[in-house]
Amino acid sequence: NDSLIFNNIMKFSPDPKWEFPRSQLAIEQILGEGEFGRVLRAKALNISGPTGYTTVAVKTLKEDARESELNDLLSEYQLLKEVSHPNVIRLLGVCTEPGGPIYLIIEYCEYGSLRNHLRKSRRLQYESKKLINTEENDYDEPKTSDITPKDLISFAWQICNGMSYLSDIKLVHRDLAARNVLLAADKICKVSDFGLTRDVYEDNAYLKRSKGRVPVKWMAPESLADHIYTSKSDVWSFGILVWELITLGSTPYPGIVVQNLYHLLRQGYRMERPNNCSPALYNIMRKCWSLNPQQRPTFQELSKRFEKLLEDNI
Ligand code: ACK
Repeated sequence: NDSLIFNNIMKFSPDPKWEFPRSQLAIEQILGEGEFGRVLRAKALNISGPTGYTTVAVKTLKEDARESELNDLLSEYQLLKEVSHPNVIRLLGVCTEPGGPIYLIIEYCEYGSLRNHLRKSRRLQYESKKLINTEENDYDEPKTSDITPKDLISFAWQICNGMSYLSDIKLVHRDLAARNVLLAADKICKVSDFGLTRDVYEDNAYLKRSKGRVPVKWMAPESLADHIYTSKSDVWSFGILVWELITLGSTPYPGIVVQNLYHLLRQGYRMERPNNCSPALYNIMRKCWSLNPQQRPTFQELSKRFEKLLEDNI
């Protein structure tokens, strides 16, 4: 595995603009891990601007990661270098030089992933209804907070703004879902997890190479059938994400087997309106789920719709 990492790293010459000394990074704990990746919390000394220690998140690989995961991490690094928007996760630095694992240092988001946060807020609402005092959160646990209906619309609006920026610079995310949005202080949403993101070809479509894990329930029909990914297929996923927001982090298409999903969608089947969802909001989701990608709204249009909903809500 060491030689694998070495071989790949040799394809990239360290970028002095981003390289951060390992000696100034103190790993504190594991925030979470997937099959091959791991996210750590760390303190970084004198990173990007302020002097002193900053709490940061560090993305790295597990010991048994495969070459494809390494390539995903390195391509995420290349993409993160290019992006700068308040609603897109920011790269702070990187450790790629020999002497340790590859670390992508990104901004720390104290509430963790939006999906987990939504699910936790359910419990909090339930417990407060029962008038049970919840214990003070300990620092090692992501913070919880009450989520209001207005927060949900604000989250949708912020994600639209991040995605609108990405589509402007011709990046297609390909894995937009509540699990891949992080929530930072002041309830700021940050679109994250760029491992699958690719630059768009001239024809605005990306043909995916065949590869494992695919987020079927978030995917547009044209991505499922023909591996076509565009900003319009990101808009379909965004519609699913809005459904996740409204249901406080439920898994889409409850009770439906993923193998049947494509045929159901082709026949016109769509998720029904959740109980607490306004017809106006459901209408937005349904537009995002138009079979014809051209009939879906753009992120710019969606952002305006949510801005209006926010104003009306006051
Ligand atoms: O919901 P969580 O606590 O938030 O669990 C996942 C876990 O790591 C695996 O992805 C958390 N996580 C990922 N990136 C960050 C970050 N930049 N700041 C804080 N937590 C993060 C995520």
